[in-house]
Amino acid sequence: MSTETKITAWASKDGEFRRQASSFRDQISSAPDAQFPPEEGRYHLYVSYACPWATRTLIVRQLKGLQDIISVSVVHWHLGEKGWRFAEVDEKIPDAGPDDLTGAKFLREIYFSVNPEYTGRFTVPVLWDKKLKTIVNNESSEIIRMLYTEFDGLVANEYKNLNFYVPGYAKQIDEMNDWIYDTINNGVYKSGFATTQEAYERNVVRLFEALDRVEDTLKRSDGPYLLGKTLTEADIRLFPTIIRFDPVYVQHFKCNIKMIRHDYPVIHKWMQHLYWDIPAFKDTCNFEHIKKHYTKSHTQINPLSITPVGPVPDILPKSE
Ligand SMILES: N[C@@H](CCC(=O)N[C@@H](CS)C(=O)NCC(=O)O)C(=O)O
Repeated sequence: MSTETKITAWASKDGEFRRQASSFRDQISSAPDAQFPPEEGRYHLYVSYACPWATRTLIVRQLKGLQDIISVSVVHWHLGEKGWRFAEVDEKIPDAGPDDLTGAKFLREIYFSVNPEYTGRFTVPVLWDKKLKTIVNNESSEIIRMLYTEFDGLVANEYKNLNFYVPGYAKQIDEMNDWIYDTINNGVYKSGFATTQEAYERNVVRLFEALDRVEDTLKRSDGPYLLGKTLTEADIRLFPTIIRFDPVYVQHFKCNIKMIRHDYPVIHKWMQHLYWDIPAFKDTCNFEHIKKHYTKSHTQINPLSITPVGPVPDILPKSE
């Protein structure tokens, strides 16, 4: 039997899913002599609309008015044995297409072009430097922080000084990121990719305890955001998981103790406000890519790749 780990074997031998640390950790910086200075048209984001981590970077790119400064390629929603791939034009996949920058068929080619010995996972998002033809960074939590500040010399005035790692709230944001990452953002994956009953139950129970804590935090906040009247990184990092919750995680990852729309009225209202009232959240949310990706890529969970129709609609209008 081959000792090579299959790309789709998500859980470790003990049944627990552990996310790998990202490998490329350079910074775009407006400091003098920086290796990666901010420049219009120089950087590119490789993303999947399905991926909650990549979606953070798309939300921030739009919130910061960086659409004409940083370009984007969207991969096909299907993640296969060779990882993410780019859609061919004649496949007619809405909102995805070929990689016009490099002509790569698979995202792995981009990783290997930078490091032929690369042994990590071929994840999105990837922040690509067109000039030096290299990966600057593939860790979403770091990419979004660069976007808050480093392009302020290039963005329109209304977007300058919009820093979602809000000075004065840094400690609270870090604290919240910490438990929300572990129990919710990654918690849904730890529930869904678990291969033992024990690992699943341990993680799904922690996930719902954490959602109860978010509900309580929002109830106590003077709102409409997690930390009060100001939209912060904590909201941006939580949203992509919550918007996927009812349509995908409830059934596909067996996160079905409760649903957002029926059981968490305050989180539900927070999510609806972000989605319906702030275009950066709605414009970067693509339910077709989201639903098809999870249900048709993870064949160990859903061997026939049938995508459930419900819940209908994917998100309720604000009146409900
Ligand atoms: N730490 C990374 C995680 C990114 C990540 O895990 N992306 C997933 C998609 S949701 C991916 O590309 N997975 C492909 C693979 O593991 O083969 C980040 O936040 O940027």
